[in-house]
Amino acid sequence: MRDVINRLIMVFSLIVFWSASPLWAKVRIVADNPQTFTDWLAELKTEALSKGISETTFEGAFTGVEPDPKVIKLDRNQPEFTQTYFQYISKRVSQTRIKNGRTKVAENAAALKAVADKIGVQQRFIAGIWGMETNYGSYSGGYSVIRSLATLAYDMRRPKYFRTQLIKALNILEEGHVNPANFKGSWAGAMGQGQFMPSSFFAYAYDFNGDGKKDIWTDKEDVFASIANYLKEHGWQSSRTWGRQVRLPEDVDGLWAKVRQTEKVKYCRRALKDHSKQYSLAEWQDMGVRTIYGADLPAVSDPNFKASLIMPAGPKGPAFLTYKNFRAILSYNCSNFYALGVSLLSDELK
Ligand SMILES: [Ca+2]
Repeated sequence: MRDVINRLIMVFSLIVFWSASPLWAKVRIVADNPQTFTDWLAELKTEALSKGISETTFEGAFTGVEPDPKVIKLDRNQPEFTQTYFQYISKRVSQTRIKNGRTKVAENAAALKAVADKIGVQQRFIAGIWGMETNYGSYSGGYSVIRSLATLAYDMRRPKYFRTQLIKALNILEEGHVNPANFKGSWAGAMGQGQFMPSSFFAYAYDFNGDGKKDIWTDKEDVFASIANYLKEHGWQSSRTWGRQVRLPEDVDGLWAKVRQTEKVKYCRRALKDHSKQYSLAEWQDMGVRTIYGADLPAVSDPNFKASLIMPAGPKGPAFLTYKNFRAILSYNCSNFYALGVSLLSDELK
C-alpha cells in the first residue's frame, strides 16, 4: 500500500514539475488544437457563410491570417492580480491621467455634452471609462481583431466563447462599420476606444451621428454614445453619482460583522462578494457612517435608494458607500479596483 502511495506521489510530483517548467511553457505556445488551422478555417467558413457573412468579407478578412503566437502567449500568461489597491489607483488614476483627462474633456466638450444630454449619463463618467480603457483613445490596442479572435477560437482554452466573438466580428465587417485596415483591438479582441467585445458591440454600440456606422474606433460621438449606452442599459441613473468615500464608526469590525454579505452572490461575484449588504443612507447614518468630512449622510427620499459598503484596502484603509451606478460600472469590468478607478477619475473630471 505504502509503495502504491509513494508511486502516486512521484507521478504527481512529476506532473507538477512538468507543468510548471519553462520547457512546457515553450511547447504550449503553439495553439492547442489537433486540427490544422486550414481545416479549422474551412469549417469556420461554412459556419460563417450560413450566418450571413459573404464570401468576399470572409476571404478579405482571412487572407494571410495565421494564428498569432504572441496572443496565445499572452493568454497563457495572464499575470495574477497582485497589485494592492493603492498601487492600482496611483497608477490608473495618476496626476498625468487626470491632467490629460481635463484637456480631453475640454477638447470634446460639445460631443460629450450632446451625448450626455441625449442618453442620460453624465459626461465625467463617459470620460472616466474612456480614460481607464484606452487613455482617452490614445491606446486601443494594435492587434488585428480577426487574427486575435481566430487564434483564441482555434486554441482550445475557451474556443466556444471566442468563436462566437469571431463570427460577430465578421458581422461587423460585413455591415461595414469599420474600415478593415482599422479593425484593431486588444490582444483579446476588445475593440475601439471603449474596448467593446464584438458581442457588446451588437448589444450596446450606438450610431450617434446617424451615418449608419457604429464607429467606435474613430468617431468620438459614436465612442461616447456607445460607452454611455452601455452604462444606461446596465441601470445607470443620471440624477445620481457612483457613491462616496465615507468615515466609519470606530468599531469597524463590529460594523462589518453586522453588514457583511451572507447570501450567495449570483453575478459579478469576483467584485460583489466583497460588498456588504445594501442599506438605505438613513440606515447607514443610524449605524454611525458619516461623510468623509464627518457630516451627516445626505437625506434621500427614494426608499429604494440603497448603498453597499466596500473597503478595498481592508478595514484600516478607505471605505466607500457605493450606489447603483457603481454596479453599472462593474458591468463594464467586474472589478472593484476598476470601478473605483473610473469613479475617482470621474470625480477629478467634474
Ligand atoms: Ca456613426
